[in-house]
Amino acid sequence: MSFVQIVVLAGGTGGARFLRGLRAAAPDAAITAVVNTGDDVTMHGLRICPDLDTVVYTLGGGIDEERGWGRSRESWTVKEELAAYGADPAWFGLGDRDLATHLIRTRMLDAGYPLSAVTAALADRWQPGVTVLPMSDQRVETHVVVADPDTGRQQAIHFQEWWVRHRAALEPRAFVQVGVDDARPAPGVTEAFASADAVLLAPSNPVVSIGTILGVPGLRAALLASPGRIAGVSPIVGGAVVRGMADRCLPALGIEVSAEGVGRHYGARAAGGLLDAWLVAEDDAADVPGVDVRRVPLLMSDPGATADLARAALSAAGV
Ligand code: FO1
Repeated sequence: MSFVQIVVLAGGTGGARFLRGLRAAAPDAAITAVVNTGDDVTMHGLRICPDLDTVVYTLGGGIDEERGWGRSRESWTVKEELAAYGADPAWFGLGDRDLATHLIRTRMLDAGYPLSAVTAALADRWQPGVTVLPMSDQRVETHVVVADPDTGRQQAIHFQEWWVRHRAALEPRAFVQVGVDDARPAPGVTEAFASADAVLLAPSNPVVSIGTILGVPGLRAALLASPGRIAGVSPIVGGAVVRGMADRCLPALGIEVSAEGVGRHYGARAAGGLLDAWLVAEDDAADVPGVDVRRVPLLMSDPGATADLARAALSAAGV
């Protein structure tokens, strides 16, 4: 395929790995990643964008493969020094190499550059081979409504506190995207959808990643106006997540933790939903009315398997 234009909605680790496989499967394609920024957080005065960094590090060869986030060959000297000062929060790990990214991002944001320009500047070093766009240049932060473990009172905590400090152990009552009402799709996002030959939903968290992206006002409409077919990849295999905390998020929205449940949640494009096609694992059934459901190997166990998955997604999207 030559100069096929593909747009991918992606979150963190799973989305980044899928993008790496897609780049391998479609080396001549123009790939644009629209990445979730709802996980973004300010820590120790620095702006941290976990999903953007995971995508850029993964595609640029700088990711720590085992953790799935942060830099390879990392050291934690600054983190230790911060802890020695008793500087909160100690529960969020900032690696020394990773800090350079946050220092540059924070300096550029403070100088007035929009997040999309900052992301492009950071990506220039890494040469990811795809265009990496934040879903929005405006700040959108996912907060999780939980019952306070001591008082039982409901409170909202930042997603990172819920996920990293509490390991998603606190029952999520709701997910709130703070600031989303004032957000708009980042420059290039609606244009990418308008010229897309295919749009893919990466196997990312349907609630806090794909859901957050789609919640940006105007973005879902631009996606649905795309001339390309929309194909999604289930992040749930055999009723369980492969990685991450989607199984902790889905019940809060009343979504069954299954490929079928997520597929129905996304819905058939012909019926006002998102999907033309839905990829599920070979042993999973998924009756999603109005959607072309295909059973394929879903595990991104190695680069070859991931490229095969990406090819299956492109095929399902008709490119
Ligand atoms: N995840 C953790 O489980 N523990 C951490 O200390 C941690 C630090 C961290 C720092 C920078 C960054 O970009 C990501 C980091 N993550 C950490 C992962 C992060 O919580 C997730 O990548 C996403 O927000 C969810 O996909």
